[in-house]
Amino acid sequence: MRVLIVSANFIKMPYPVYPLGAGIIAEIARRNGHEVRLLDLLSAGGFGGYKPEKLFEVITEFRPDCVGLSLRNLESTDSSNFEQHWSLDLVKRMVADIRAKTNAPQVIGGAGFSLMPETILKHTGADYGLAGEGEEIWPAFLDALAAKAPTPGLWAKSRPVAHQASAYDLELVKSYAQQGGLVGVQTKRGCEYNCVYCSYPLLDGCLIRLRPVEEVLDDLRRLASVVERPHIAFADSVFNDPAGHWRTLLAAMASASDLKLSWTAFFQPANFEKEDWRLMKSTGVSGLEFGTDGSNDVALGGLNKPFGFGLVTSIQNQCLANDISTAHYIIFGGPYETPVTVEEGVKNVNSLKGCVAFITTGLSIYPNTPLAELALREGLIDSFDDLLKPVYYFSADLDPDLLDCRLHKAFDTRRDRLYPTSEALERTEVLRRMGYRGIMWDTLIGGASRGRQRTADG
Ligand code: B12
Repeated sequence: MRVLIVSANFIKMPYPVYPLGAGIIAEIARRNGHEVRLLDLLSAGGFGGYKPEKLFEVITEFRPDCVGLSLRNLESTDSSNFEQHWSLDLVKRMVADIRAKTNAPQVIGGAGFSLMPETILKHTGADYGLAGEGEEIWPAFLDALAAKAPTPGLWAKSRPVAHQASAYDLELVKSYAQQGGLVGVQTKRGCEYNCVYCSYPLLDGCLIRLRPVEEVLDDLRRLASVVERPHIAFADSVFNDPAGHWRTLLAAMASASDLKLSWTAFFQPANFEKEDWRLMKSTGVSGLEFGTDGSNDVALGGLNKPFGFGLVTSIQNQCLANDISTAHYIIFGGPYETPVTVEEGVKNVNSLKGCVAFITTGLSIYPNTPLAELALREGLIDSFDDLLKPVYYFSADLDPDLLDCRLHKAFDTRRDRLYPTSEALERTEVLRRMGYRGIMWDTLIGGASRGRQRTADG
């Protein structure tokens, strides 16, 4: 069959993200004997908005027998700007645009889709939905389609796969790198934590599944063969897993003398050992991003985080002492927050030395999370179908407008405390267009990006 894979992600913050999932899905179809075309609508449209003519051109020329839509993001997860990034009406329009040009069945998948597959399938009008990881269910679906059209609708959610595929379209990698983006490399799947709002355990399961270190190194080498000293973002839910597999990978990277790259990843502010700082620096770390989330112990407890703010402060001090740039992502307004805890949180966040803080308010509610159950109990939503458009959870003890005023007052005068985050991210978009690459936020605290030369390919 001729299979067209369409990546439908237009979010460009914090930078345009290479379509890792869509690339894998395309490669799997290819390995299963199909003729495949990968259309990344963002890069095809010159990194602007949706241009249907790009879709029409490819459909007319390629005449697909099946169209797979990869839906990564639903929204921005930032209550201050989520509406502008909400994608489901656009995807609905795309499904209709495709149907106007071809009768080929349309199947939709991806992380965003998998968060509420039934509701999204109904809203967009695609023929089939495949929730979860694609490695096993996708080729099985294509076989079924080639044999005889299966009954339209949602296929059962796939179970976590034993072996995850890897695939990069190197031309596409180059075009994303030229936009200043960091290329994602996944080293494991699964998340062992149970943060109340988080969708990761639902998407990837609770058990850690490692990719063989050699496979990850091969990916890194492949990327380094087309982009000089690539900027890598390890795309794991939490990079520093408690069992310490991340150290094994970094040690292997340190021994691979041919590998020249810089990297960042999302970290839990916990589970560090004395030698970790040296290991990270020797492998080209550009900065650590901490999913700190809570600004005080009550908020951290309400989010079910397994650490307190004392540990956050102590780890931040160690990063500073070891000259490693850091950013903390902080959310105000979650369960159990009150005006009193907000005051404590403002003090705590402002007391962290030598780091950037990205600050947002309210928690995006995803179906089947403990937060969604709480929102049902508190009468904020009547059913999970209400979540088609993003709904944000705020503690009933807080007035979101007053919280907003308080946070502006607390952080407006500090360039390293970003509230709201969108303005700063738009500024980095301009810098990226000028040819700057990498994490960029470290320029706010005098990190390595400051004064960095524009790249030759920029
Ligand atoms: C790493 C990551 C990031 C990194 C990316 C680094 C990089 N350069 O790649 C950073 C921190 C930059 C980031 C940013 C954002 N992210 Co993010 N991110 C993730 C994370 C943890 C992993 C994504 C990943 O690469 N997975 C690996 C690939 C291989 O998996 P995959 O894309 O899911 O593809 C598989 C399946 O979905 C499926 N599949 C995919 N496409 C298709 C198509 C078909 C037809 C089929 C059948 C199957 C299928 O098969 C694939 C292989 O198994 C996920 C959460 C998670 N655990 O999935 C969130 C996630 C994807 N991000 C999310 C969001 C919202 C964002 C942001 C908008 C904001 C934010 N607050 O983080 C930005 C947007 C960036 C952009 N420009 O698009 C959401 C998206 C859903 C939603 N709520 O809207 C997720 C799901 C987390 C969440 N909050 O629920 N992100």
